[in-house]
Amino acid sequence: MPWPVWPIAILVVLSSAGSAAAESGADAWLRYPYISDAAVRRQYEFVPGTVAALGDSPVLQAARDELVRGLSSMLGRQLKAGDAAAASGIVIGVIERIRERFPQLQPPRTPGVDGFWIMSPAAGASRSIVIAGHDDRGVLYGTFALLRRVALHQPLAGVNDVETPSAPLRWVNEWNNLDGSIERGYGGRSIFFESGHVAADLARAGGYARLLASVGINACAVNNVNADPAVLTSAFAPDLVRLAGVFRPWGVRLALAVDFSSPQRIGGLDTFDPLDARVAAFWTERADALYRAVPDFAGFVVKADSEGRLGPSAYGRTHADAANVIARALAPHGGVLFYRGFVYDHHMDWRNPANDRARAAYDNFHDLDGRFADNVILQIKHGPIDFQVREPPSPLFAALARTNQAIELQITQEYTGQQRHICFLVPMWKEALDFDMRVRGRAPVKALVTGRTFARPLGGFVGVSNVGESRNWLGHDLAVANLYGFGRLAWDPDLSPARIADEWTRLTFDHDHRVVDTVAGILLESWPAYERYTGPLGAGTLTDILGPHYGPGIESSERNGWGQWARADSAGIGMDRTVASGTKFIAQYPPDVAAMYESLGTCPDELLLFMHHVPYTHRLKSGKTVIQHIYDAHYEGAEEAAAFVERWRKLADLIDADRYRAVLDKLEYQSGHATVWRDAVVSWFLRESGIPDGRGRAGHYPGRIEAESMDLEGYMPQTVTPWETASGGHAVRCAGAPQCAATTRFDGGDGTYTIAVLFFDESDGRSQFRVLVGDREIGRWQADADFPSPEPNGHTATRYVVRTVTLHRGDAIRVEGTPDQGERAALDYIEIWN
Ligand code: GCW
Repeated sequence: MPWPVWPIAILVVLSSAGSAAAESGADAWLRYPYISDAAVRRQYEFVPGTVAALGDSPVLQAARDELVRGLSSMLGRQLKAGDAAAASGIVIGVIERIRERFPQLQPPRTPGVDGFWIMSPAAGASRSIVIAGHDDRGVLYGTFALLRRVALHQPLAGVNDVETPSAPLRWVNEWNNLDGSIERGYGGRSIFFESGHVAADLARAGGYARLLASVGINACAVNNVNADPAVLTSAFAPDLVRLAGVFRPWGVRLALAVDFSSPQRIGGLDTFDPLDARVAAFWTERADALYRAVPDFAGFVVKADSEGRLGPSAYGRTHADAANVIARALAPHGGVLFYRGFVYDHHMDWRNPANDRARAAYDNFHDLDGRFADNVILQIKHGPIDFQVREPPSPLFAALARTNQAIELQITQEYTGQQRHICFLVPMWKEALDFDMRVRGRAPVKALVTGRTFARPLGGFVGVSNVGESRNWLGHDLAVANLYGFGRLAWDPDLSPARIADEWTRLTFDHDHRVVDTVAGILLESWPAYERYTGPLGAGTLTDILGPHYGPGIESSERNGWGQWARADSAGIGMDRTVASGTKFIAQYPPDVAAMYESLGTCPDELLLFMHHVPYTHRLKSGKTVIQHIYDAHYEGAEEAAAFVERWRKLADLIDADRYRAVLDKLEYQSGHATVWRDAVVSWFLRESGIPDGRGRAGHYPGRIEAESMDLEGYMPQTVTPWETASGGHAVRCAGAPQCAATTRFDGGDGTYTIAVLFFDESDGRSQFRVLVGDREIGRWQADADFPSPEPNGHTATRYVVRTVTLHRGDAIRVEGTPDQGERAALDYIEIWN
């Protein structure tokens, strides 16, 4: 068969597809690679060569262009925008227009709001493929669904599918500050704002809206919930118009987080009392002005009386008063108000055993059920504390029969490794969504938040996403699976984590079964692994609560007002939240659920320490004691993280070089940091409990040589705070010299070894390191990563690994450090193994 003659444009597309080519990750799961397998491609031969839109709205045009772009690229033939009246073609439009054009066609069901119907003839028949939306947005979602089908190599012929999303509100929140920084953002700076304004170049903001649309997200609140009142000033309106303009073709409505004290701060009033008529007038005037500028504006998000934000308590008013005054201003325009349930006292007295932050959401809101306006949605974090690695679902979900509610999930990995660790959160979210609250019969959280259990007009999902300028949006190529997974679950919370991981892997990387098995496998195992090496049995993440929420800091959660107490002491650990003897938090659940948590016999192991305080010798259902579980889990978790590296390495020839390398570097780092976590947690509990590890590992580190015990030239020992974040509590730092060295003599047998150097990569300089065996340099690197601390500690502890090093007994192993500015090339230890 002769070469088909393809236009140049197609050849360019084709040559950039395939695993060998460079990939930046910017296209995320929308890469549309050419389907090189002819057998797979053949099943799409019947797909017509034209795409016609019945209508010319920006959303329909975006849908048409996306179909042309995606199908041309995947099928290797150029499709064109076409004429709707032609005998065959792909025809897209809202369902009424489709009915007029094809009176003989009938959808099996009528799609609901944002839903669609895809009808594709059996292969061979030369008829049209139809994408009919309930509305324009539905057409766009149907478009992406069809493209996903093809990208997943699934059959298209004979498809006759109707889909309607689970809930009308599927939002993301971006905690972006107007200066371009992002609170809890780990993927670079803002793509929306710079220097107090909306960014001049909004190309990536538009690209992001396209990604959101492809998984059905229909609104984006672009600024931090710790909101700058400037967003509501009239000077800001032209900026918002531009931003809404790049979102609009993708059906993503612009939303804003607003500061509750705005009437006072920017409105010229001396009050922000929600019951003051002038305050109501302020909100009305601002909402009217906003809708004049942005007619499809989606609504507001409000964080009030929380973490220092002003709220209705300043005037003795309720959260319902606060929400309603703003909601009433939005209502005439069809806007909605998300009022956050994340309200708690962060100056709580830790000495009072009855105090409990977990109670806060329910205590603050359940009495207000039924008192919120119809366009108010209570936005409730999935757990009662704050995005910890393991929490039970918030009891507030079951306590609101007459209030709209939405579940808030955190895509940005604030407490789960900050996109330096892979931690695929879909399985965690799924557990929350599937959890049966047993109120009015069966009531999984997903039915409560979508308004199915207690019929409510609104409801849905909010994901705190915090994408940034990094090439792959989130800073870690694999973390992008969380963004994809959030959207897919919001669309259909019945999807399984395995299916989502499989889809995402195929779309993002490749269909090769080795790739799919490995990547999806790592994703699905990553949350349990992260939990094992960071946090025991529901006690929370043992991270530095008072700092960046990243590395270990076991005691930081105790004895302060933040209320994330694990109450760990020499005798035992856990928060007693029982009704019988504790904070009575458990009573906030419906009776069946409360009974299950209340009893030690039925409380699941993984939440034991969330619900109960027990001695370290308490036996779990697994038969292990709590302390032995803590030791074992941390060793297992670190081993799993190490295995991720080896599994990924096998994909070297199957994944494009850039993404392969970037992910490998991240996984290597994660494995090292998992070891740091393991050692910190294990050492702390060993010292505190005084109970040895039954398997003899805790406190014994074969092959490890502490830097402070090496021959030091210039390096000086230094205590590290908190002590558990450095091996032996000490590091060495190069204080007064331009270069320092630490040397040891190898005393093992001749052979091939791996050498790991544990150093501290602080934020206050870029030290250089070299490691030598005798005169032979075996590694050289710069400590230039971006970690959240200027000190040697658990946030900055980093491991450099050199594999396959030939060593002879008596060899000198030498690490040289050249400090830079405040970063003094600190070292913790070296470790040698084979
Ligand atoms: O998890 C905490 C974060 C804060 C955040 C807050 C919230 C935006 O540490 O950075 O503030 O939650 O959700 O409001």
